[in-house]
Amino acid sequence: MRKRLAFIFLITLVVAPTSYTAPRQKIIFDTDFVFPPQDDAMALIFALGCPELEILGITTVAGNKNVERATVDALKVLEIAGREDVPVFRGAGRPLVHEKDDFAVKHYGGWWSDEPAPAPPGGFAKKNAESRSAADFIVNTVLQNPGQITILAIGPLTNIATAIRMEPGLAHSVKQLIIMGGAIAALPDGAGNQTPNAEFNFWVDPEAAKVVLRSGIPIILSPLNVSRKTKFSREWFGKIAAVDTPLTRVIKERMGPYFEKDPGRVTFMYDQIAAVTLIDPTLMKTVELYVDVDTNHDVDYGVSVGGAQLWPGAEGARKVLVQYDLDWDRFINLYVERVTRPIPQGHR
Ligand SMILES: [Ca+2]
Repeated sequence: MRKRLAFIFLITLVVAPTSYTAPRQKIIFDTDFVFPPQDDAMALIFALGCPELEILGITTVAGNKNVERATVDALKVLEIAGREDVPVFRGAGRPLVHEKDDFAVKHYGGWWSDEPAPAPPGGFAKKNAESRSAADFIVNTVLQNPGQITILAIGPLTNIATAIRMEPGLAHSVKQLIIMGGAIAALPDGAGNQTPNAEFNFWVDPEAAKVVLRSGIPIILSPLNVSRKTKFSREWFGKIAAVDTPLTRVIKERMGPYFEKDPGRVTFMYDQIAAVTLIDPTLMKTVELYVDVDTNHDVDYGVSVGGAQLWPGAEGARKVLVQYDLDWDRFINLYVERVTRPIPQGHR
C-alpha cells in the first residue's frame, strides 16, 4: 500500500502543471495595453495561460491610449493574475515622427494624450513599472539571449524601431518578431481601419513600422486581412465566463454588459491572433510577400503595401510571412482553452 501511495505521489509530481520542464519560448510582450475587454489584454490573458511561454517582460507603448495608461493597466492585470514576477517597462510616449493633429484627436486612439492614467478597475496595482526604458530592456535582453527571443509586437512599433536604432546588431539576434499590424490590399479583406487604407498600429507610427519591416528580423505579420476572418460571439464569451478564475471573472465583468445589451454581437479578434501564433502558427494560412509602409505625409500615410515582387519605391523592402486566413474552429478552441486555465500554482 505504501509503495502504491509513493507511486501515486510520483505520478502526481510528474503530471502536475508546476512540473512542466520542456524548454519554454522566451518572449517579450510589446503592447499598447488597455484593461479588458480590449484586445491587448485578451492577448496577454491567453499568453499567461500558456506554459510553453516564458514572458521575460512587458514593454508598453502609446497607441490605443497613452503610454501611462498602457503601463498601469498592464501592471493591474498582472496583479490580478498573481504574476507580479513579470516586469513591466514603460516605453515610447509618442511615435517617432507622427505629430498630434486634428484627425488624430477626432478619431480613435489616445496616443497623443498627456492625461494622467485613470485608476484601473479595482485601483492601481501595488507594483510600479521598472526604471529602465522599454527599448533598453529589449536591447539588453536580446543581446544576452542571441537567437532565443521572440518579440510579440501588438501596438505601434515605436519601441522596436527605437531598439533597432540603439543597437544595429539587434536585428540579427532576434529569433522572430510576430506583429499585429497593417492591411494588405493585394489580399482579400485588405482595407484599412484608421484611414481608408491604413491600419491603426502602422498609421500611428509609420516610420517605426518601416524601420522594423526593413530590419531583416524574421517576421510573421498578422494584418487586418486575417483579423477579419474571426467572429467572437456570445457562444465563446459564455465558455470563458462559465469558468471561474481571477482573470475570467474580469472578462465576465467587463465584457458581459456588451453581450447583455446586444446578444447577437460579433467582434473581430486582432492581437489575440498574433499571440496564438506563438503557440501554433499552423492555424493561420500565410503567404510570403515584400511588405513596406508609406511614410510620405500624404493620402496614404501609414498604408502597408504587399507584393510578391519588389516594385519601384519599395527597394530595400524585405519578404515577411503574411497571415491572410485561419482555421477558426481550432483557433478559437485553443484560445478559450488557454484563457480559462487555472492560474499556475506558485504564482498566486
Ligand atoms: Ca494592440
